[in-house]
This record gives sequence, structure tokens and C-alpha cells, in this order.
Amino acid sequence: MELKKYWQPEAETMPREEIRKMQSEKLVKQVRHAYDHVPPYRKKMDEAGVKPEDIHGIEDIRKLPFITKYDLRDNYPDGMLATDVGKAGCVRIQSTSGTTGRRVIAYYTQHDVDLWEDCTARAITAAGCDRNDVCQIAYGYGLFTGGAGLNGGSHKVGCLTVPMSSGNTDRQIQFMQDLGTTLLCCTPSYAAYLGESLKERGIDPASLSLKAGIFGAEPWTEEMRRDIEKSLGIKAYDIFGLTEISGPGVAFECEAQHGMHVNEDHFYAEIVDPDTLEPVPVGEKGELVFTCLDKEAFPLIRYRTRDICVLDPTPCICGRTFIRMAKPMGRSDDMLIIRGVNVFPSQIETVLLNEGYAPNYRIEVDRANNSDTLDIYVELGEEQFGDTVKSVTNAEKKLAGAIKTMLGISPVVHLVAPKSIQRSEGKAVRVVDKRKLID
Ligand code: DLL
Repeated sequence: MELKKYWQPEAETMPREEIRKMQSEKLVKQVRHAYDHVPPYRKKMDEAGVKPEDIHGIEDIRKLPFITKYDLRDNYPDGMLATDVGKAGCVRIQSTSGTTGRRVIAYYTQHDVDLWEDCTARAITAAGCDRNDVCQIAYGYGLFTGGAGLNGGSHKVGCLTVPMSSGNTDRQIQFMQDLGTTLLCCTPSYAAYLGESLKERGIDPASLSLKAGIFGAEPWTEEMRRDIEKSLGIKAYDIFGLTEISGPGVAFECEAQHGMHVNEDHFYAEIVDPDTLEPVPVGEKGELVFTCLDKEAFPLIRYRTRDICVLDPTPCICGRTFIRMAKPMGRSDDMLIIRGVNVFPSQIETVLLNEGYAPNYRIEVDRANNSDTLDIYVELGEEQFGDTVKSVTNAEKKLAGAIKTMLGISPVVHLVAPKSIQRSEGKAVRVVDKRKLID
């Protein structure tokens, strides 16, 4: 049987005028839904002096106010959940990493899960896979959307789904060998690590059945793509998404490997200037903003992702008509993504203060052998400075443990002499990111 090229061809190859018409109709309904059932959004619209009756089509989206992470934080845990749906109408939550204050809880009805899983099924189909494939999912399962999102799409496509979750590299490799895994889904850094691990064990990638990988959740370069493709013997596809909007599959790469198609029947993408919030001309760089066109439980409108990005409206050789987004080129806030985990420097600062240290620290992030490293330099207090090496080592371990509990990833902590961290006269430069994440 011939390989399916698209998961939902009627949507994925819809003529542009029809996409726009569909988006217009959906937006009108969605704004009404949010105004009637999401009280914080109603308040924002009232403050902006805009009513649902003012929205006649997608061209009116500019009249609508933005939603930011702060709105979600202020309304934690369920203030942005549509009241007509309520918790009883939901079947799932997912959540971002972070402390309670930073955490975002996204709610899903069965319909929301269905459309999300269709998006990941589109990505899996675009990677050349179908029901004959064995899909090994090594994204984290649990609150993180990676595992659950790809798992759902893999089921829809009918792949044999191997829900490994992340870590345990020996077992990952063993399952690849024993089950004949053809599609690997994980973060690009873990894919690179798996490639190196094969080499270390003397396993030739050609002896495996792997043919494709779907990698995302963190920035990665074209250079890294080439490394992964070589070390695993596959074609590596990028996938983009964020918890607030649904999860992985908001946009996905096709065989052209040249930008990710935004699933425009469900999500409307805009690029705005992060300072003026005015839309920038097509093809120019700015902050990516998404509107969920048909989600029921968590219908975010004009959500500021903080990702800096460019949209490409030119036609794609794959035949999909959905617009493409380039790899994100950075962020307009201070969030770092370290080993696939979203990290805010303020979370690290909170731990330092709780553990009795002064906020004199430097965070250094680097990438060695395609894996992120996190080093945190913290000044000892004058009274601790005379302590023995053993007690300092113990204190470093204790602090590293507390930071791991907060972030979910382990740092290397270096306790250094008082006043040895450079003071700044202006804004403190606390983060040094030495990774080259943009080509
Ligand atoms: O990372 C969802 C996801 C899971 C995407 C698995 C792809 C694969 P969050 O944890 O909410 O959700 O983090 C969202 O991660 O705003 C981007 O800054 C970054 N990000 C996600 N995908 C990519 C990518 C998931 N392909 C944040 N390239 C987003 C670069 C990415 N950055």
C-alpha cells in the first residue's frame, strides 16, 4: 500500500483563501466563547473597549488584547479555564515545569485532546511513518506535554507505540534493537546523546531499523541536525509547541526540512514587535503570538509565546498550504531551556535565598557533546569561608540537590570566595549562555 503523504489532506492542503475563511469563522466564535466564559479575558476586552460584535473576521484580530504568562500566573490554577466547560468537562491537564507561581496548568476536553493528537499525527505522517512503524517515545511522560502528545498521535496513526519516557539509555537502545524501532521521538539533545551512546557501544546505526526522528522542545541548530542524522542514520524532523497552546505539534516539519508548518486550522500565528506589540511585515523577525481557534477548555487568544521567530508564507514543495515558521531564534524573556527543561533564573535565586545564601551568583550554560551543562557559581558568606573542603563539598551537594528539586535537572554548584563574583553597576549579568543555538 502506498505511504500516506498527509494525515488530514483536506485540512493540510486547503487553498489559502479557504484557510482564511475558516480562520475568520472560527475566530468570531472563539472570541464570543472566551468573552462569555473566560472572565479574565472578558475583563481585558472590556478594558480595551472591544466587544465580540466588533470581531467579524481574522483581519479584526489586531483589535484584541494579548494574553501573557503573567495573566496565566495571576489566574493560577483555573481562572482561565472556560466556565461552561469547568473541571467536570475536562479529561486531562498538562503543566509546564516551574514553581507554583510560574507553573501553568493547561486544561483539555476530549475534543481538545483529539485535535492536539491530530496535530502530532500529522507530524508523524509528515516524517514518513504509518501503521507499519514502531514509534519509540523518549520524551518525558507526566505533566510535560512531550510524551503524552506524541503518544496520542502515534496511536492515531496506528504505529506500534513504545512509551519509554526519557532516560535509561541502555534500555532505550535495547528496545530499539529488540522491537525494530523505526521512529524515535525525543529532545534533540537526547537524540544526540543516544547517537553517541551507540558509537560508544560499537553499535552500527545501520544495524538498527531507525529511519526518522521527531525532535523538539528546545532550540537546536542545523549542525546538530546533521550530527544526529549521521549518528543515528535517520532523517531528523523538527517539531514545535508549547503547553499553553496544546503541546508538541502546534507546528511540524515536512520532508522539505525547511521550516515548520503551523497547524493553521487550529492555531493562528502572528509575529509582533515585542516592544510596540504592532504586527511586523511578513517575513520579518518578531515575537510569535498564537490564537487557539477551536479549543474548548483553555481558549487562549493572542498568547505571547516570547519566542522570537519569522513566518514564511511561500509555498512548500510538500504540497501543504499551511504557513511555515522558522526555528525560534531566541526569547524575549529570560527563560532558558536546559536539557529540554524550561528554567527561569529567578527559580535558582529563590533556592539560593531559601538555603541561606546571598543573591550573588552566576549561571553558566554551555553545550558539551550536544548535551547542555549547567554550572552555578555562588558566593560563600564570610562566616562560611573558613570551612573545611569537606564541609564546602557537602554544602555544594546540598545546594545542587535543592536546585534539582526545584528545576528537575541537576546543576554543578561551585561555592566560591566572598566577593569573587563580579558586581555590576547596571543590570546584573547573572546568566552566561555559551551555547551556539542559532546557526
Ligand atoms: O516544549 C512542547 C514540546 C514537546 C514541543 C515536545 C516539541 C516537542 P513547553 O515545555 O511549554 O512545551 O515549552 C515551550 O519550548 O515556547 C519554545 O521556547 C521551546 N520550544 C518548543 N519546541 C521547540 C523547537 C514544549 N522545536 C517552549 N525549537 C517554546 C526551539 C522550542 N524551541
